[in-house]
Amino acid sequence: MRLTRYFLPVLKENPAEAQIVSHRLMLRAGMIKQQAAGIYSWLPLGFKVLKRIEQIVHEEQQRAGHIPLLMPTLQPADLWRESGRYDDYGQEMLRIRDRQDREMLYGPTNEEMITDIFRSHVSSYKDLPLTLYHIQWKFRDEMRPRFGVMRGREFLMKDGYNFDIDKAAALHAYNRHMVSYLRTYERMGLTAIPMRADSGPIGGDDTHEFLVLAATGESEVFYDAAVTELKLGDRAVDYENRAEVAEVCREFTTLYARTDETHKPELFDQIPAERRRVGRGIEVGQIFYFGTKYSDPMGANVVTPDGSRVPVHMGSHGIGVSRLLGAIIEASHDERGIIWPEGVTPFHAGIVNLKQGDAGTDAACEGLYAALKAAGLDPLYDDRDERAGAKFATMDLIGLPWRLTVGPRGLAKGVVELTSRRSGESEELTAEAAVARLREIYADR
Ligand code: 5CA
Repeated sequence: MRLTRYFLPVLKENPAEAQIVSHRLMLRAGMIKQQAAGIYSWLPLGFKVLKRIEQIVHEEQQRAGHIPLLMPTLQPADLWRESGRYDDYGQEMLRIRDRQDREMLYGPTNEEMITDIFRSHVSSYKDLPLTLYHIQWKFRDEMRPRFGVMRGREFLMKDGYNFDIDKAAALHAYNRHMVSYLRTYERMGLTAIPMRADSGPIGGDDTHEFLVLAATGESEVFYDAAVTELKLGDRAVDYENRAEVAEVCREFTTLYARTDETHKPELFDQIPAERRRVGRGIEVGQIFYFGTKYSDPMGANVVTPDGSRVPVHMGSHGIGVSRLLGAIIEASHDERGIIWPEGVTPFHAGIVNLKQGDAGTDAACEGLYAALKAAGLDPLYDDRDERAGAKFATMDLIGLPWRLTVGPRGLAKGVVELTSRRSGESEELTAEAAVARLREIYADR
């Protein structure tokens, strides 16, 4: 993409309404525009990152054997009367009437609807296990929408639902989700710690939240510092193998890590003092096992091998897809702007032309731009007629992890400069070597 042809409405001034850095930087980098409290348009740069995050979520869910579908945002109220949640959900639910005066709602989550799909089409244990998920907009009329996409009213969520024959099988699904989430967050450059949590309006016995440590997080967290060292890395996990998946979960949930809702001071005090930490975290996902809470009242049963009918054991599992943009920026920025991890960056590299209009420099930039595209990379070429300082400031603000700087002085020596946004370190390379280096960096992303 050429910057002169793109739509990147960056702001020079700090927007007064933004209280935290991710909100400020998303507005300044022209990623989002507020349309009403907690409701945003996703401008091209923000939309691109959102799509990259969605893509990672899809890949990791499908790697775990979970199947994508798409349910609507609007739901009939009657479905929610079956589970008893229509009245329970309170003011967070946006209730709507259509022209026939039928009661509808904008879905805050989809347990009822997915249970309805299941009961309409599945009646035998032979069709289990089954996990269906979608990535869809949700609406919760939050009392205090704030911090930009972090606590929106309309927000994008991945929500997945497992259907299993018994509790043991459903707990395997729960564990599968935990492992797939760990991998998902790591691919986004995040350390998200599973913490024992409270089930709230979703209900159920077993639940973990995934928290990214950040001073601006809304939850207070208590943990053993050793938990932040755990990494899944690129180890292969066989999602079908119950014991293996359970072992990974054990590894990640044995050290003390809890939010204020479930914190137990007497357990916390058993951690060696030098490893005891109190901090704040951003909740980027939550998984629940709730047994037959929905399948029972809604009649989602299957016939078992001995011919009896039993309600299926279920769980639901959510990732805050739009919130993740805010969480990633909170975890990865400096005073000049965003620093995107390679896994989610909107463009792989920026090209800065130091002398726009100079025939040799323009031609070198065009060549580099074409070579990067031919290598399967997605560059952003700053071809504006601007000072070098302004171009650098824009690149730093929007946070592309790699910058290629092209000017007459380097070209006289046959080199361009490749700079890491994270370390600030630069090296001089031929254009070909720079393309090869970027190709290598992005080989597995
Ligand atoms: N049905 C279950 C799991 S599918 C559910 O709704 N879980 S949840 O309430 O925990 O939401 C899942 C994730 O969505 C949260 O962990 C959080 O990351 C994100 N989320 C929840 N509310 C908001 C909000 N108001 N703005 C942005 N993201 C949100």
